[in-house]
Amino acid sequence: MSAAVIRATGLWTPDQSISNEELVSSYNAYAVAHNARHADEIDRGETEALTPSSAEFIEKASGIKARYVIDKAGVLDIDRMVPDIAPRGNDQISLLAEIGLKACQDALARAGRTAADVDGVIAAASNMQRAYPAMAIEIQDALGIEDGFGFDMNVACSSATFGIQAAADMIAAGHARAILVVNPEICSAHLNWRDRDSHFIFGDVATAILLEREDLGTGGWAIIGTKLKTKFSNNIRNNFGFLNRTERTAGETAANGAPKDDKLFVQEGRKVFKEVVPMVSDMIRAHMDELGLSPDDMRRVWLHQANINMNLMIAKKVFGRDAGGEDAPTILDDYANTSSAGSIIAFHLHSDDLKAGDKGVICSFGAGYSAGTVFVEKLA
Ligand code: CO8
Repeated sequence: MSAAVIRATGLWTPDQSISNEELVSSYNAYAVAHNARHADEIDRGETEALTPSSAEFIEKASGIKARYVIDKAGVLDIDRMVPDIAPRGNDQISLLAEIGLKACQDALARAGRTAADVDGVIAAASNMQRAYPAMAIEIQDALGIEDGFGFDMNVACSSATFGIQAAADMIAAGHARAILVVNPEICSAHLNWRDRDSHFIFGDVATAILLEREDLGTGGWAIIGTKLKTKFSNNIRNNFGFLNRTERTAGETAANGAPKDDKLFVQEGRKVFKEVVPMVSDMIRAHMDELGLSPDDMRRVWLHQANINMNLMIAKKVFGRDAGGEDAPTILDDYANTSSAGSIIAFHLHSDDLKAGDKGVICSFGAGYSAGTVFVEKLA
């Protein structure tokens, strides 16, 4: 039995980005038009007028300044407010698989590996392209992995860490030499851009992690411990699913099959903040104790990227002192929340400066609730 290491990571970033100012200007134009259209109902008290969003609020409450998206024009068009993505035929690779493939190719190039060195692909993300065939099998096929396997898994924002543990265990058990864990996230398609409370939260991206049997090379990161945790909560939900089209609500004469706003992302942000900070801080500290690590042994935490203030509080608990900046790098300002990819982007962009023997933790948390810790040590 030989342990798995993280040999390299990969990142694909869309070329379009929306600043808070652009986003708020579009939302506020939509709100004015909406209020004018519903003026009579608002006057009669049947409907509430929409109030303006604010770029200052967004940055202060979350740390987000901008987000990358697949289609900026569709999101900002107040008559649409949904990315405009052309349908693809069955003979074409799907969009999620395509961006995941790019992140995988980046990870392989950085590790100096080719698809011939890889036996499996796990696509671990918040949203699947479809029920089947799996995105992972499309990526496997596009990479040209003839004799291998691929499957999709969804643990919302914690998909990457759950995928890393699954891949590391399979490699250690001898089921594969190397596995790509890939996190394609098109969060812009499952966000309600007409909802002032959440319209600023998410962005699009794809990340990949190449895990490999330790004895097959040098460099990268040893995995010194992984832990996964879930605890049921209704505070972050997305009820979109294949049974939606069968459901009739009172007064409807037929199920219409079209997803409604309540089948998009919804959350009780304040409750999530209050409940998840202690859950995750305690989990990291307990795992550190188990591994015999004290705060002084920790060089860096790469946390899930949902909220800068949450991350500062968790980092303070881990390090036992005020911590931020390079202790707990943030990518929220440019990328916003990219669900499962967030902690991996932080790791990818902010780990090259560490030296052999330096230790840190990649930590995810999100819907479910779900949380995962992957402690790593830089290899020579
Ligand atoms: N502009 C101006 N004011 C606003 C806006 C806005 N856009 N939105 C809300 N406000 C106002 C509210 O109306 C409220 O006003 P008042 O006090 O007068 O009632 C005030 O601001 C405060 O509102 P909130 O209490 O809602 O604001 P918070 O300070 O709690 O900040 C946050 C909101 C930023 C959402 C914060 O609660 C937060 O980040 N919480 C943590 C959330 C979190 O971590 N969620 C997990 C994310 S989900 C996830 O990671 C996985 C999901 C699955 C993947 C999804 C893929 C797409």
